Amino acid sequence: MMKSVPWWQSRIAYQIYPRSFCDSNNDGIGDLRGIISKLDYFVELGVGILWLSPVYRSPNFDNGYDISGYREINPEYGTMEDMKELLTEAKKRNLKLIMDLVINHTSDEHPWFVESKKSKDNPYRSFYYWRPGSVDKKGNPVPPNNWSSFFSGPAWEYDRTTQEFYLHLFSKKQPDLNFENPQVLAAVKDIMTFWLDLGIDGFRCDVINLISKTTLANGKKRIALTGREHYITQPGCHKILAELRRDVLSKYDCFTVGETVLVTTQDAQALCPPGRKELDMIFSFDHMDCDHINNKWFKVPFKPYKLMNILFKWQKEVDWNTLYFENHDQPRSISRFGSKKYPQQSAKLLAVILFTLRGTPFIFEGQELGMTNATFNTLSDFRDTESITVWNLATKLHFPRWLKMKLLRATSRDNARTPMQWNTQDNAGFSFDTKTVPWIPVQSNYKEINVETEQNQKDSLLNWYKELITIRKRTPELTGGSFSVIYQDKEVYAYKRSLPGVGKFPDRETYVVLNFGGKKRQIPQEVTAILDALPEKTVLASVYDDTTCLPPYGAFIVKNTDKNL
Ligand code: ISL
Ligand code: CA
Repeated sequence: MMKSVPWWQSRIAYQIYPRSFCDSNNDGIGDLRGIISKLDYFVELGVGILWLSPVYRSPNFDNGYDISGYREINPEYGTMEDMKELLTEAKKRNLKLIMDLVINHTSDEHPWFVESKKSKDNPYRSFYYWRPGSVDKKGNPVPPNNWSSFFSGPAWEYDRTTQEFYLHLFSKKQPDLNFENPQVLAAVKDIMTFWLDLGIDGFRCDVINLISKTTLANGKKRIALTGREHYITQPGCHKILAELRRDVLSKYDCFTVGETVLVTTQDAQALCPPGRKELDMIFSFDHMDCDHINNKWFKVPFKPYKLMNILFKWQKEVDWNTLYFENHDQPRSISRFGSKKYPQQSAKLLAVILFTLRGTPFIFEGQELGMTNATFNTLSDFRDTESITVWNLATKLHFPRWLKMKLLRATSRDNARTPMQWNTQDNAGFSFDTKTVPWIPVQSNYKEINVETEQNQKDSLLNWYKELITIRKRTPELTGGSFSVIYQDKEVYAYKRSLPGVGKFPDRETYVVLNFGGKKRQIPQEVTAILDALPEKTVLASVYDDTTCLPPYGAFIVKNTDKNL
């Protein structure tokens, strides 16, 4: 019959940001037991893969993306016993679980780095990139090259003990591991094996296309990420990934999704070749770059066609990709791509796109509720190291306070990190004790936007997500089918997903029609011609009851049900 697709293609994934998901012991910090207590929520929603952002031991300078113990659980989140219980309970419910694998860098508090800092001949010295640099006229140390870090400022930090610099593409508390050293790769293989043996189902690999640095020469001077041509998707990266696949991943029924920065569709195809030689799919950022110029802090007004053009390009040029509108680093999609006038409808339209394109859809916690960007008013509400660094930089450049606040409110990663909104109680049910103060403020709109309220509202966004997930799972062409565009202008889009028939089974076809704009539109002639020609069809879902026209942010899914497909 139908060619079956692997489970990591047919299931829908859900990203949990553990610190902000559910606090079981009222210390204001989300934890593993909190996640365990909510597992039935995922079953009800219909997702099949959970991605846990890092829960390893960490000083939490970058909320766990700075690991100081790869085989340990951060005590704030619980114990290894809790982790095992989470895996057991997830398995009981047929939920797969993947973990974040952060191997481009460790924390500066990781024992490897602590050792490596001690002396030039320490056995761990070459686990990291240490270089002498030079001295300027005043006798100050000058970094070995001109590379800049992702969080702004130079990518090198001087260390007095040995009077050398170390490389950090992110903060100075995140030194880059040196994959030229075979011991580093061997240690990473052991870590991966440890977790796969414990029963996890794969990894989301943090900034995985940065792990190989071809040379440490100066880079071309740029506004951001000077040096990037020497470390983004280098040949060495393919080599390492192929080796990890061969020696570790291929031995398990698991999958990997790589977070890859600045990749083209060609890079994507090369990183995820058929036959699973490297990664299974990637998170690309092209579509996340559609509303800014140069870098994410320079926002420009959102134009739906820019987003759709990029999504369509990736649909056409990459065989299998992730589908996502949010994660823990991005502003909320309803605030960013949605309409102020039609928030519900536009969020529903975004969900239609998410669940009807080819690829594996990823939901970020709270997205299914329509959680919005944070409405913080003071710098002291922000927690993210990147936001604080940018604020301080803007202060040095004499930006007025209102402008700094505007930048942070539009772009800060904290927008995605406010506590999950479970109910109408104080703290939105994130911490059960209403006297607890969560680590980051709860959004003021939690009384309307929360799980409990939306469960009881027939036309809520949460119920829309459930409905679309059910439809996607029942409609194989929405998962494995090919994609073709039928119509597009600046607001109205129509596309077809189809699977060829096999034997006596006819072709399967499902159509999606949507209006990504605030004005009512007629369904274009090209589209009606096709839909009218179908002898029998069924509307699987529609934002509005009426499917004869396209009201603001109207969107519907139609299946060709001729011959009882
Ligand atoms: O938000 C960004 C910085 O402006 C992104 O460029 C982000 O840093 C990049 O996508 C890499 O993200 C990942 O690695 C970082 C970590 O801080 C992010 O949370 C993680 O998703 C370093 O580990
Ligand atoms: Ca807690």
